[in-house]
Amino acid sequence: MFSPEEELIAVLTRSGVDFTCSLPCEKIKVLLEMLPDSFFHLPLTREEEGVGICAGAALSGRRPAIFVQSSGIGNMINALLSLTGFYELPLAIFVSQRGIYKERIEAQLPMGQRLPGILRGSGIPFSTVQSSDDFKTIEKKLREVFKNNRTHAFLLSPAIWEGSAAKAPKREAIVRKTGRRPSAVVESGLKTPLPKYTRFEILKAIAARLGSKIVVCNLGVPSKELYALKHQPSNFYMLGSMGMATPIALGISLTTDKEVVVIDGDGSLLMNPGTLATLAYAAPSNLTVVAIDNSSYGSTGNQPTLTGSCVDLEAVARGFGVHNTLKTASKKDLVSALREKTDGPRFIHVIAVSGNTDQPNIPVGHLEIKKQVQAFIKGPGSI
Ligand SMILES: Cc1ncc(C[n+]2csc(CCOP(=O)(O)OP(=O)(O)O)c2C)c(N)n1
Repeated sequence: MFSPEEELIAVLTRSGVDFTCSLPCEKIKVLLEMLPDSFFHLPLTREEEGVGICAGAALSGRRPAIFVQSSGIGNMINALLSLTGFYELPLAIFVSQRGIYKERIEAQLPMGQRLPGILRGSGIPFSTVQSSDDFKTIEKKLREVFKNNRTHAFLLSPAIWEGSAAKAPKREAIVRKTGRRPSAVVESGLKTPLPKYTRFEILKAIAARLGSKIVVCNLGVPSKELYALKHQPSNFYMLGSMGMATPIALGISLTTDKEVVVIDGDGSLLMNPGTLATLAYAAPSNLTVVAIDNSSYGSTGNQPTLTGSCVDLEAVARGFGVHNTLKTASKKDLVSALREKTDGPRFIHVIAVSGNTDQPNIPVGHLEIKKQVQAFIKGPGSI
């Protein structure tokens, strides 16, 4: 059976890797699901923290490996240079390199294609891995990484996994553990309802309510689903830059009188939660965050996020100083909240079922999306 995933895991095992962490890319989703069966594995909220966690593990003598998408390297460079490299700690970085092979997401091209130049400019050694035939070189390099305390990035082409017969091990479906909440959340008295609807069903319920508002929509499937349901020129569809939905919406809301709604996701909010503090401080009254919390990185294959086990996003928002909040799993409550006049900033935490609909790419180009949103912002009623 052709299983490059199993072959790579065998290489890592032989090299003594004993600590792994990851932030998902759709192209390596099967490999990521297999990792916890062979190694200690920690799911991350942001690639940068993974560099710190691996540095800590290396201080304890572990042999860490981190698995990320090429875009994630953009979140890691400072820590890679001023921590891992500076202290001469070992780290093997496995990068799912996008933008180089049968890429269907245009926003993956800038980081994916420039990655070798970025690594070269940063002085981070790397090898490109085109197929499982190249795994022998990985083993050789890994010996050097752990013997000489080096950082090395392995740029994994999506071509490696083509034709693989590997299957992800069966795992428990994502079930929101309502009983297991951190004490701070329990004390706050915020109750978590059980999820009833998927992101698509929630978007379908609110699409008509978004008319005449500026809508910033989270990257990946959420934007495709919103486009398929109801396109309007005032929709800013994010095509990349995970974690930036709420910051973009905050920037718009501070510079226009018009109403702004951001449709964000739990994975993306957890990547950049500090933005909720900035939002509370800046306090734009025309901003509503609709945080569709499906406890998963939906767009990359529904890998669980920490909102299904220990994080309550509404409590996070409140802790940062956003006081106008609501938690609901009901389409009706959400629609009526959106109907109310904004006394914002508001944070609506929508508890959702994990899952995606199959949607084509958005046919509007990125510069056209920008132009349409800019024209709407400048239009009647702007400041
Ligand atoms: C820096 C970075 N890391 C990883 C990715 C891959 N990625 C794209 S969408 C996504 C999941 C987003 O999850 P969430 O915000 O919860 O939205 P959902 O798809 O679940 O609605 C990930 C991990 C990326 N685009 N950028």
